Amino acid sequence: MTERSLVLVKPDGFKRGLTGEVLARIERKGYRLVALQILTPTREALAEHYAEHVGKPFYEPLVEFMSSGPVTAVVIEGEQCIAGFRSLAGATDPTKAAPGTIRGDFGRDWGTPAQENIVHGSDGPESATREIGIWFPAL
Ligand code: RTP
Ligand code: MG
Repeated sequence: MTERSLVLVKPDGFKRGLTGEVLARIERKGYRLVALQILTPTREALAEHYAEHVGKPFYEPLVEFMSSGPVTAVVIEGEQCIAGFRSLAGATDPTKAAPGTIRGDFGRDWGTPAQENIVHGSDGPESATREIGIWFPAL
C-alpha cells in the first residue's frame, strides 16, 4: 500500500551535514520526496509532535535537543514507506542500531546529553497523518 511518512533530520544530523545523505538513502530505496522544509522547531510544535512522550524522564532533554537548531522535515511517499523508513533508520539507540542503517552508521552520543539519533520516522499510519498535519498543515 502506498503510504506517506514524516521524517525529520534532527539537529545533530543537520549540524553534521547528513541531510543529503539521509535524503539520498530515502531516494535510493525508491521513496519519493513530497515536501521538505528546514526550520528550528518550537517547543509548542514539539509538544504536539512528541505528545506520547510528555511527562517521561527523557522528554525535557529531548525538547531541549530538538529545539537547539534547524531540522529538515520531509514527507516521503512509497510502498509501505512507514515501516520501510524505520528499517533504514535502525534501532532507536544508535549503539544498538545495525551497521548499514542511518543510526548504526552515523548515530552516537546516546544519552550525553540528549538522545541524539540523527532521524525521526513516523511509527504507524495514524502517527504519520497526525505528524504530517503538524509539520505541513497545507498538505
Ligand atoms: P523517533 O520517534 O525519533 O523516530 O524514534 P523512535 O520511535 O525510535 O523512539 P521513540 O521511543 O519514539 O522516542 C522518541 C525519541 O526520544 C528520544 N528517546 N530517548 N530512553 C531514552 O532516553 C529515550 N527514549 C527515546 C530519542 O531521540 C528518540 O528518537
Ligand atoms: Mg517514535
